[in-house]
Amino acid sequence: MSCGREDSRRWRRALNRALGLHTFDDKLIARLERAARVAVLTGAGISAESGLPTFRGPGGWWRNQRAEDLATPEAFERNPHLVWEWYQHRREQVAQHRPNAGHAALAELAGHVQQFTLITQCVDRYHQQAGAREVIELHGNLIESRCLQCGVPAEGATEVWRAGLPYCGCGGLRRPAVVWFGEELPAAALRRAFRAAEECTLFFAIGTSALVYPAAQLPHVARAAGAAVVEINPERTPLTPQAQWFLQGPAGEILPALLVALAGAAS
Ligand code: BV8
Ligand code: ZN
Repeated sequence: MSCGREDSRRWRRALNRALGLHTFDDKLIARLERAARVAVLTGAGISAESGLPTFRGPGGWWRNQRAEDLATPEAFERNPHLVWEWYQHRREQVAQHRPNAGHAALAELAGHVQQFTLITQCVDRYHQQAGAREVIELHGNLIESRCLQCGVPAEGATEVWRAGLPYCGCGGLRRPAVVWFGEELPAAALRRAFRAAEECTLFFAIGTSALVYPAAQLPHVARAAGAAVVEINPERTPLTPQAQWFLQGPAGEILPALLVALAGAAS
């Protein structure tokens, strides 16, 4: 690398530090600069800075409620009112908050990479709101619902609510269009996600505790296929030891800083 570029990298790092921006390993920036295929897996942490609770972190859903009582088909069978109360509450939260700088930075990053695959475990559709064009939703979304009778999926607006439950025009009860524990993930989405993990040269795991399978398998598949894994999370997770780069901190700060570093490298 010419010393001019080396100087400018050093100068930019010093500037970032002075601005309190995250600084990055030059090797990561160089790898991202030349990466033709990048895959990203996001979890609830990507929406934390939007104000949406995560599941397992401080104030997370599973801290004072049991997943078994809210996010399984058995729970819905047992008490559809309680499950819908939870999803309606989350729908209101999603409607009251907005995507954050982390979502926006990922939508922007996609424009710098030849083949960029965004895979999410999130059900809030904030990636799409932030401008991401193609999003692989592994766990469905909570905006829509699905009829248990005719199965026709449709935007929430066509739900006919009676006595605290949404019904379909066919009279069938509707359920949230999410994937619960014990349910298979959408086959096409899972296939596309695994293919992206197998083919990418750089895999980002952002805002996920890396505990829920089969999504948690993806970074390991990428690594086994020769990709470098980058983890962005304020806390260490079971994936951290496998990551070549662990960028510790909030995604809403790290991702925009990564874009700045990438732009600086290109200049
Ligand atoms: C299935 C519903 C076939 C929608 C959810 C091995 C193989 C296959 C399956 C299994 C297996 N072992 C066990 C299973 C069964 C199970 C499973 O994985 N259980 C775990 C708990 C052990 N998997 C399943 O049931 C899946 N189905 O595989 O079908 C099958 C069936 C039966 C038996 C075998 C096989 C279905 C999984 C989907 C479940 N549905 N949600 C909804 O209501 O949201 S899962 C739920 O967890 C959400 O979707 C969520 O996205 C997902 C993962 O959690 P995270 O997104 O990672 O969120 P979490 O709070 O945990 O972590 C947030 C992270 O963000 C933290 O690390 C935090 O530090 C970080 N953070 C915080 N702030 C920030 C931040 N990061 C960055 N910036 C910040 N500012
Ligand atoms: Zn129906």
